[in-house]
Amino acid sequence: MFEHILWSVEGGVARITLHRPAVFNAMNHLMRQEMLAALELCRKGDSIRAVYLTGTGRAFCAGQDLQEVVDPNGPALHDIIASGYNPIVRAIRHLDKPVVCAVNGVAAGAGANIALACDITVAAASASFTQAFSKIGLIPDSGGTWTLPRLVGLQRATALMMLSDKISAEEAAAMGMIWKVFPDESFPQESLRIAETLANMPTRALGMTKRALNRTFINDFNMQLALEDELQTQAGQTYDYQEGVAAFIEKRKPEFRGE
Ligand code: T3D
Repeated sequence: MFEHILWSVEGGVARITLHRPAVFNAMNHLMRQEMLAALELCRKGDSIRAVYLTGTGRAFCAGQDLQEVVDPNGPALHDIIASGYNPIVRAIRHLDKPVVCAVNGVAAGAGANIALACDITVAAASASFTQAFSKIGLIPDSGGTWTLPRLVGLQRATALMMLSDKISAEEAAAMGMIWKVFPDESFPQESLRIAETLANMPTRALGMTKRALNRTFINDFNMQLALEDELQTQAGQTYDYQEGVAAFIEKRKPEFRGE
């Protein structure tokens, strides 16, 4: 179905695996377009209730394929951003379903910032992160200048972006850049379990939670209270809300349908 990504859906979880291991899953035009197509399938698929994004081999993603940018017939920088990375991170942030990013190895450049755009980002103990852009004379993109300061604060984001130091998964977790680190051996199972758990939760409420969080550093307090009111009213009309309350009262496990 796709050439540069692996795609499957099981138990309500769509798995997107970046798959160009020989170049550390660096992204070229085709991979960017395939990733967008996969995210669109996630948006449209009613049976998909969570997304799991990871990479094949030793890397999660080394960012932009630098062979593509030296190719005289390759896309212009503006096109790479405007029709590739920007739509990808927009699709992740605007997807009304949780996206778990499982950083299995090094995440560099756009690869790092796509990982940080996801809702819950976890990493294998041997994984690492580097902004990388400053080492080749570029500025951070893929929403990194928006996301990273919000995750770790301005001072750390500035140092990470200007120096492009490679930091370990443990360091990333310690500064709040990612949620958790798992040992390499159990990483695939433990990271996937997060997506599986989310896929059995009240999907519409999770999507609305994401919508509220998308506004949290933009809205003032009263605007956020009004947004919570609006979204809670919608959440209160879902099947899963009725089921959650009924299950609590009846002292049984809820069976959420994502409706
Ligand atoms: O036009 C634009 O550029 C706009 C878009 C910008 C978005 C961006 O993402 S810009 C940032 C681009 N990415 C980078 O600058 C990172 C470049 N890669 C690295 O710094 C290092 O490779 C890593 C830190 C990711 C990993 O280092 P290491 O030592 O573990 O591995 P390695 O030996 O450097 O790389 C392994 C292979 O992957 C190697 O191929 P080879 O020699 O075994 O045949 C290497 O060339 C290839 N590779 C790694 N990154 C890229 C890549 N090939 C193409 N593009 C890459 N980005």
